[in-house]
Amino acid sequence: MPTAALLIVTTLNLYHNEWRNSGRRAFGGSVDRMIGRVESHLLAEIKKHGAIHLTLIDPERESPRSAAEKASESEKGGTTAIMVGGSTEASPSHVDEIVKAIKKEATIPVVLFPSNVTGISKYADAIWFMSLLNSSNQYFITGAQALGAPLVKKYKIEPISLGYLVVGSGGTVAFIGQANPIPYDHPEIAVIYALAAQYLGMHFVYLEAGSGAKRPVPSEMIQLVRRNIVIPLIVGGGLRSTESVRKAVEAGADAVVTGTVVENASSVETKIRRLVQSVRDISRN
Ligand code: 1GP
Repeated sequence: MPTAALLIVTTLNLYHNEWRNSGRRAFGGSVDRMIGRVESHLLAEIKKHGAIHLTLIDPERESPRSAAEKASESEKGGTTAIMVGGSTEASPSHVDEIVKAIKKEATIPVVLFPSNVTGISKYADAIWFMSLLNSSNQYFITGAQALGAPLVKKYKIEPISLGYLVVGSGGTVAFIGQANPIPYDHPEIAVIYALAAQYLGMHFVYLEAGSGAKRPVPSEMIQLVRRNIVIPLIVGGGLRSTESVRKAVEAGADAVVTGTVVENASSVETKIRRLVQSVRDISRN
């Protein structure tokens, strides 16, 4: 690695360790004041366990009843929160029904993961207020966010700022979001976008390989991003086995997201429990 890059990696790693050890942002109180209940919960769980597992439910593929069952089983399996969203959103009323049904069966937070304004539901606890930073279309960087912001305010949904980066082939999310996906073998591009997210004041960065991706985000990319940012790092897309989850956490993911694996599991609770166990085993080491 070039000397300058090594210096940046080493210096920022110190900040990251400070954040991990203290459970607070290196930025101090001014940012803390902007952190809501759900975000505080996620950060506390990361601090407690080292890393967390999040379950993604795609409204497009579920009925309210099946979504509620999967959320409930995922909670019993130890997942930290339920994310609701997908690249091709169902109707807003269907998203509402899904979130309402989940809230009846599960006590953990429901965090919206919208690809558009139609993914906002007033019944959710929080929303990843996300910007697809490597989109070529301004709509997915700031346009949809501006249209959605008044609804988030009106419904009093907790916004959690997130820099969203599509990696590899990117799948449906890359196509719909008109992304320039970051090549798997160019982790340095992920680093500069993740740093930009941090410097823009975003609270989390998400490296997304796309739902059902054949190849998840590579460990080298997770490692390099983790070493260069102080904000928490989420990784998702194509994580199906305990081994792939273990690798992502070992590389430095603070949170891993799985979706497809829950859609196909015969016992959601068992599958999630194994994944969560895998996350925690690594985190303790
Ligand atoms: C997609 O990262 C999530 O947004 C989850 O992907 O469906 O492949 O688990 P999977």
